[in-house]
Amino acid sequence: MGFMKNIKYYQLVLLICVSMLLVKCYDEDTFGVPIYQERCSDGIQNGDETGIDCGGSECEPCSVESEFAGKYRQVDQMGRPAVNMLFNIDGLRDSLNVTVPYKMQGIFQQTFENRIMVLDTTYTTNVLGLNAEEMAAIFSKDVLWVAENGPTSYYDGSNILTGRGLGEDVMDANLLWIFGGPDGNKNNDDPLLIQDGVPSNDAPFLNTFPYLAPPF
Ligand SMILES: [Ca+2]
Ligand SMILES: [Ca+2]
Repeated sequence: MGFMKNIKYYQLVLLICVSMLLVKCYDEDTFGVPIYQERCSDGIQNGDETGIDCGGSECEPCSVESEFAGKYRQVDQMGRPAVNMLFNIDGLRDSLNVTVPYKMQGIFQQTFENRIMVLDTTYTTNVLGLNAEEMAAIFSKDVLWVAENGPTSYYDGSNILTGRGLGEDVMDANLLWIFGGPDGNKNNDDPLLIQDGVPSNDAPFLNTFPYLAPPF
C-alpha cells in the first residue's frame, strides 16, 4: 500500500511539474512581445479590431473600400503634394486614395504620426512649431487649404499653407517640415534631407488655362 501511495505521490508531483513547465513555456513563447502584436496578425477579428487584424486601438487601420452610391467613384486623392507618399505607409496608400476627406483624419492620424517618427526618430517640432501629432492632424486631411485673403503660398517663410503657387518648391517645403527640426537646419548635412535638389520645373508654365507646364 505504501508503495502504491508513493507512486501516486510521485505521479502528482510529476503532473504539477509538467503543468508548471507548460505555463512557463507559454510565457516564453511570447518572447516579451506584447500580446496585441500577435493579435494584429493572428488571422481572426478579435480584441477591438474592426476587421481581421486591423483597426481598433492597437492594429493598423483597416483598408477602406471606395464609397460608391452614385455616378462617380473616388479613385484618387491629391490635395497637398506628396502627402500619400511621404506620410502614409505602403499598404494603406490605395485606401487613402478612396477615402473621402472628412473621414481621413480619423483613419490616418495615427499612421501619419507614426510615420513622421519613423522618418526622423528624433523629431520634436519643426520650423512651423508643430509636433508630430499636430503635423499629422494637418496632413492626414489631404486637402489643399486656400486663404480667402492674402498671398497664395504653400510656404514662403511667412505665409504658410495659404494655397499653392505653381512655381513653388513644395517638395522642399515638405522635406523641411519633416527633417529640418525646430530651426530648419537639422539634417542639413550628408545626406542632405531637407532639399531634393530639384529647385524648379524643367518646362515653363503656360500663361493660359490650364497653366500647367507640358509634361515633356
Ligand atoms: Ca486579430
Ligand atoms: Ca525641390
